[in-house]
Amino acid sequence: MALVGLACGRDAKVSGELARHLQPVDAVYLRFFEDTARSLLAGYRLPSEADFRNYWKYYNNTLVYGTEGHDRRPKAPFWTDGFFNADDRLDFAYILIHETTGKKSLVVFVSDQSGYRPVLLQEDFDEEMGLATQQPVKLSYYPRADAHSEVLDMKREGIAFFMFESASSVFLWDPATSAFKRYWISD
Ligand SMILES: [Ca+2]
Repeated sequence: MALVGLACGRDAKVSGELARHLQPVDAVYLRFFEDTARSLLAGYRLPSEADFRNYWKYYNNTLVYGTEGHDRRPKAPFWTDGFFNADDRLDFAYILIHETTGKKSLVVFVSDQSGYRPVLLQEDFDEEMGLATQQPVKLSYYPRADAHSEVLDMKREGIAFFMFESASSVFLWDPATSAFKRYWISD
């Protein structure tokens, strides 16, 4: 299988296990991690088969594997891509596993003048969350838990981060602060 050929070095076994669960569209995420992301963030690895316990386990589950990236094609649920900050280079977001604690973290690798830099958006969670690319829409969100919803007119793509069949949020780039802001969205 072609995806296995992308794996190399000490992580060949892990990537090979993971590759069995993937589809051709997922190859770009493996390649970006191997070629770029890994060297920017020590101590984290891609999910492997042993990390698939609940939602991630169901390879043919269209609920889970129906999450879409920038090109709107279904891909695995623990990564996504898009034009998240205000430039014309694709950015990549991953749920990665901490090598010593086994906890999950959401990391986005955003393009900048020197290449890419990692931004940790949420650290140390256990749940098998989903990632997808949120196309620019008029986003209905809750500014506070006890507040009425408000509408944000998105100017670019965002990172949808959600529990399957449960709470959902979107991280959007804020040009004023050059950082991501989190919006809790309503159904
Ligand atoms: Ca970018």
